[in-house]
Amino acid sequence: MNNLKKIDPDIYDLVKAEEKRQKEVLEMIPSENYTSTAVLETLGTVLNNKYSEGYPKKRYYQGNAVADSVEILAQERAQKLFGVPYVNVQALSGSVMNLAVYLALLEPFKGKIMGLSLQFGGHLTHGYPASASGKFFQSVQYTLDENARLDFDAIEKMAMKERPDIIVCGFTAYPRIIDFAKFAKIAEKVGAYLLADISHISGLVVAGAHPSPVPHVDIVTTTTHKTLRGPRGALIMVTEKGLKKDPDLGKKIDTAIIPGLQGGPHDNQTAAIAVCLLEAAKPSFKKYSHQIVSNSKALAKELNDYGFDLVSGGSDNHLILIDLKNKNVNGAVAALALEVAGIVLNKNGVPNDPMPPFYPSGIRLGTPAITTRGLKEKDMKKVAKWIKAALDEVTDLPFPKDKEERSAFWKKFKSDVVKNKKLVQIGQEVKTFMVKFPMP
Ligand code: DSN
Repeated sequence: MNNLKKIDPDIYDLVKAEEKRQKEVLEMIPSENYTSTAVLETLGTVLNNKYSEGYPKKRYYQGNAVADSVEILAQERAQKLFGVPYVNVQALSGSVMNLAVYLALLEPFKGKIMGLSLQFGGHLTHGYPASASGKFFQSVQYTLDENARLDFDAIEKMAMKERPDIIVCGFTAYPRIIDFAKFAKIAEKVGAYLLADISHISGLVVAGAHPSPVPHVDIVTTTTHKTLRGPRGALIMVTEKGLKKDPDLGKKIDTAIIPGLQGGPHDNQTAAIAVCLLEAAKPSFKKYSHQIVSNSKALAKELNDYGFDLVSGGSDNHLILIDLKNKNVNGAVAALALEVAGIVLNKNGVPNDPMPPFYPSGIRLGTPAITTRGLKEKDMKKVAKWIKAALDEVTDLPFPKDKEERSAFWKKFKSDVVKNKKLVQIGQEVKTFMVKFPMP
């Protein structure tokens, strides 16, 4: 980055600082990963300079022969990897990707989405009232059963009553295997489209570490930067089943992306997606994905043994959700204390959370990024021990319910926690440990 260093030393220093941070911590936000150097290189190419509104062979601007080849390659690789006949690779992010599906299939303000409630592990774009998916479309939200599992009887009942046009399955904080076939039965019964948003698990799906939704659903969406380990971006895929239902489904989605929601795609991002799809087709990626799950299961066992209350009791995939109510510590407090200790994860709501989203009762963590760094099952013992030791520093720290008291408490906690000797010491241990694992 010699040019950057010379031209803008401020940004150069910030990039280097972030590189150092990523190298020295246990990066355990389950939606994050370390993409490969090849992907990073691709993002920094001259493809960034091009405008390519439209689709291959049908562009609005000249000079798109290379962009066409890039996009076709990305589409073909995704079709092959996921086993689908149609792919759109242009959505710039996960939110746009899901919005495009709704725009393609639903009449604004009339069409109805049925998705998992955010508080129970769904995503904002699955019909959350404050998001565009809940503002511009009707939405109803299902929840989980008392064991924090998908409750198919309740889902069917809601679907029969509400008659949604689209049922969304695929979640952001659900640690268990999703039974797509059961969702398909319900969707068929009520004549709804079935959308699987597999953003979190798409890497596991292509590696066979989680069942694929493709035989069961009409549309599959995924971001490309989570377990798939690519650049930020997204794929919208239509299955054989979806095309059989509506042969124009692909065209409708293309139109929803442009002119519906976007102008030109980011060709450098499309090319980087193509690179990540090539990488994800390799045997080494299969091994990597299975290791993510083995690590997550091993970590869940250790945390269980320490008496943490894992939502649903454990993990079948890449993520773990911990309900901290029994430790008498708020999720926001825990997440900040863990960050000081070099363990980076996120505060998260838990099913039936009595607390607001900014101060939720839980934390969410996962193994995709640390598995990329090379950590194995045996290392999870160490990771769990650090998590336990760090959380011991803030256990039984009652969190004020009153808004004003809470604000004062939070302000004081933020300034105190960085001085906590034990947390700082764990942070040093984590750093000494992590720098031995190479980062792309
Ligand atoms: N922000 C992503 C996640 O962490 O799950 C979803 O958009």
